[in-house]
Amino acid sequence: MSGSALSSVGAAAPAVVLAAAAAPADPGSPDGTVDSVRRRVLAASAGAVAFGVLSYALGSRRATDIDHELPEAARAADAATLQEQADGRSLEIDGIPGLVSGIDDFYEVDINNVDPVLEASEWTLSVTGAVESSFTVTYDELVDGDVRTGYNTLRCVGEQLNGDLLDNAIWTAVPVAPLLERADPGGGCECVMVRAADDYYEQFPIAALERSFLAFGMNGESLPREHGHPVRLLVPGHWGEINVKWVTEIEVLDREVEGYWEERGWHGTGPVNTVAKLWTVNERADGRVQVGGHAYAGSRGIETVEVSVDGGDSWETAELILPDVSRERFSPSRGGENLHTVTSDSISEPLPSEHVLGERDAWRQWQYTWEPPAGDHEVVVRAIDGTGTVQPAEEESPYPSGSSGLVSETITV
Ligand SMILES: Nc1nc2c(c(=O)[nH]1)N[C@H]1C(S)=C(S)[C@@H](COP(=O)(O)O)O[C@H]1N2
Ligand SMILES: [Mo]
Repeated sequence: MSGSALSSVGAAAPAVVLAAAAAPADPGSPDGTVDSVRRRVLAASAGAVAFGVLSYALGSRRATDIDHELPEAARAADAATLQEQADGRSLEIDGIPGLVSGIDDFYEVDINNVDPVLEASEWTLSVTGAVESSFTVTYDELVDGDVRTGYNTLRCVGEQLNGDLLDNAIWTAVPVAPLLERADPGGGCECVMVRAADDYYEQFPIAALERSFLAFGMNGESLPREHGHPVRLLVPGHWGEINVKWVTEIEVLDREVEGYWEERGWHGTGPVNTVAKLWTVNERADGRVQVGGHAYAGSRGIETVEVSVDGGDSWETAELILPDVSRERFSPSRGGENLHTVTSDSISEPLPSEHVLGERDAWRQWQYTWEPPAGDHEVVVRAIDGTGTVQPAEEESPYPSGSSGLVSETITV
């Protein structure tokens, strides 16, 4: 399974954190590894309420009363096929996850120390509020729907620029759109409040919900307790906070009301910022140096990742690996170094359906290998999204709308 090098800190630390304005661990750690920051406290600027990052001690992560089998209707084999293909494509680079994060490595952010334990057999989802017809669906009814399997990446608005509250999984899910059609929403704000069993609530536009999914499987297993068992929302391309776990109610509103994090000053309901992470630096025996990481631009997709080894004066194209598996045209070559594997042509093609999971939404892996002369080298990395927009260099802290800037690291050879 991928990502093991990054998992050690979080997995061992039983820390439960909902911190207010602690000094953030700097994820751009000087030795070029991120092990030290995986699942550490995520803090924001002074005065802001920080997102809590919660880790369980190994062994207590799973509630024993949760059935890990996906329902028959979920075609668990699809997830296994995607996993196998992603594993085959992933660059195996020390210190970074593969294309699919392992369930135990997937970051976790919760408002409470203890996660709800919900039984699938007792769970229901209600669609209420300003609708023609309100109704409630059961788990069995939900999973009997139009089941999709695909990638979706989540990123927390509270994470540091080179932090690692960014992960990708294979989800088994049904689209939300048919439920909305059945409810026939009205209301004056074109917006919804989505509520959960842990008293969490987030408000955002119906337009985003129309392209969302209700997930009940993760990496071919029943959705784990810590990621929202039995059902969570996935809103592709949007900050993690509206991807509501343990979801129980979709209320169509008449007017906008602030959600949980917005009441605390955050602006995290919209699309994610573009980022290229510099998660590892590997000095090879032959004197060459490999840098690598992941890049994510939400629904805009990643077109290119560029690396500068001279502090931003000149830029080279990194090798880019896609998890997309249904696309022969991507066929990334793993033989060469630093190959540019996506063309702008392929990325701008329309999606086959608006209810596809993870065609371009998923993160990409990148790597760049070169032979530096002795001395100091400032490595800078930037992503270019599917619209051709270069990741902005202007620096912003995570609070309130997500970090911005370019990740850089000085390497001494
Ligand atoms: N019910 C509920 N849903 C929630 C949260 C929460 O605390 N409670 N945290 C949100 C935040 S801030 C993020 S970044 C994502 C993280 O999802 P994960 O823990 O599965 O990685 O879940 C979101 N959904
Ligand atoms: Mo988040």
